[in-house]
Amino acid sequence: MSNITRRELAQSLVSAAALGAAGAAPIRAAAEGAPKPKARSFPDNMVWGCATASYQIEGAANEDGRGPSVWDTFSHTPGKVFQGDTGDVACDSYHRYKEDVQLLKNLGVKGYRMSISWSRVFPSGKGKVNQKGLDYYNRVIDELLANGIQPYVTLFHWDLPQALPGGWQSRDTSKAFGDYAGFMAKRLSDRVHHFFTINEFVCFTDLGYGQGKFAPGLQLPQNELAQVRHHGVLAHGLGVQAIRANGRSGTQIGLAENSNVYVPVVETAEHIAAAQRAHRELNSPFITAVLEGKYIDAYLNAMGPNAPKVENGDMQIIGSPIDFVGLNVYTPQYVRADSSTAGYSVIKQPTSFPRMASEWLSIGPECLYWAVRNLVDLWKVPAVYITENGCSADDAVTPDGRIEDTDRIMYLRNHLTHLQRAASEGYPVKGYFLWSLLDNFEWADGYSKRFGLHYVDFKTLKRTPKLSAEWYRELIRRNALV
Ligand code: GBH
Repeated sequence: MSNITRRELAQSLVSAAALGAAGAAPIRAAAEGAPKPKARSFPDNMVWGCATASYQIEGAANEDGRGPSVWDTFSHTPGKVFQGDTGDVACDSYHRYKEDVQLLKNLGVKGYRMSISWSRVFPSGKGKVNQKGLDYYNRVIDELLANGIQPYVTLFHWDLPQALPGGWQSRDTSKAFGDYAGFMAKRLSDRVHHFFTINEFVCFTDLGYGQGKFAPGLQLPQNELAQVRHHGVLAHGLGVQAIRANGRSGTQIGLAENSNVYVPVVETAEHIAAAQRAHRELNSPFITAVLEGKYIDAYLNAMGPNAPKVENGDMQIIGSPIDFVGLNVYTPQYVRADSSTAGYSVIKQPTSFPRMASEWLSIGPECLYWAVRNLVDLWKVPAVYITENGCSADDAVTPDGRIEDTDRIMYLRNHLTHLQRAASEGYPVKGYFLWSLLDNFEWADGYSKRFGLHYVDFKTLKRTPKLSAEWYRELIRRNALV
């Protein structure tokens, strides 16, 4: 016994148990009844990828003529970001993008979702182009293509040019976004075939202008916040039209939205219907407005006198047809049918509900299935990309330099099981972009929360693949659950 390892001991106990009882037959029967490997696979053309965003990874905040964004200002304001962290250096991808493309290549991904720093290209948000900023994105895109990876480009991931007067409180910002989107489509659509206008409306509107947790850190009254939201969706619509007008024909246009995901508490017809209704009504300022081209009564009634002021033609612009919807999915909300006027209620989360390293990141893997199903059942969306899914974890480096993030693998495997369910039921799941390629600047949490498949040592900027990178690579290689 003295030389036996604990693992060997455990294994010998397991086989002894299997041999000892008359349990051998049931074990074999279960294996025979198990689904064939094919049943756990993803659609043939599934685009596997990773996602990042400009301010979170690029650094080089003052280089080659980049203008400041609201996140530069916010992160440099004492007390706004954990320990005063800023995106000044971040992962330094501005200089290390070739290395990052090799990380992508080693994973075997077909796609990379990246965003453009608007103020790198237009330092003042509009007017004069900064050619050096544009050159950077040309280099990244060319490097990706040379390595067989398709760029999927987000035009706005919260880093609004600081120079735009009034920020999203001004309708002019929506117009400036449209102009910028059209310009980028003209310059990039020879090589970029998929554009996302905007990432996650609620974060730069409600969190930035309502709660003040994100840039620019304001706490406006409800009516002004509603106007900010309106300018956000209006910018999206103007962006869609501008990309259509300026991009090559065939350019695919969508957005990356983090609708709240309403999961039926039990999978019965009445709870499913209640969750779907909640999904439409409680996402009404954003995805519902975009896909229906109107603010539904549930939103207008809830806002009353604080409802947004809408000009003639705005809703048609907001509802401009798009080619796909991108969903960023992290957490569930559970809904049950009830006898209230609304017909549903959202269940309060128990305090013991499990979560990952970020406070908000509750683990409910079936949210990936319901995010897709609610969206497609409600609005017949023809193509869905999961534009973000992933988690923070308390990654530790072992003495021999490894990061064995079995908790992240648990999170990912379980979520992808539910995405596989959606695809196998015929929902049009086209791709999945894991958040994130690298540990990076996690907004108000600074560098304290790690979401990467690659560990970044923020002192040396060295990247190390975590165990989850190995796992994702194998999943991609098989195009099936592992
Ligand atoms: C995404 O947001 C972002 O697109 C991405 O940039 C980000 O790095 C990633 O997820 C991981 O967070 O402080 O309690 O008010 C995900 C949705 C919405 C989750 C805002 C965090 C703030 C919670 N995020 N939320 S709180």
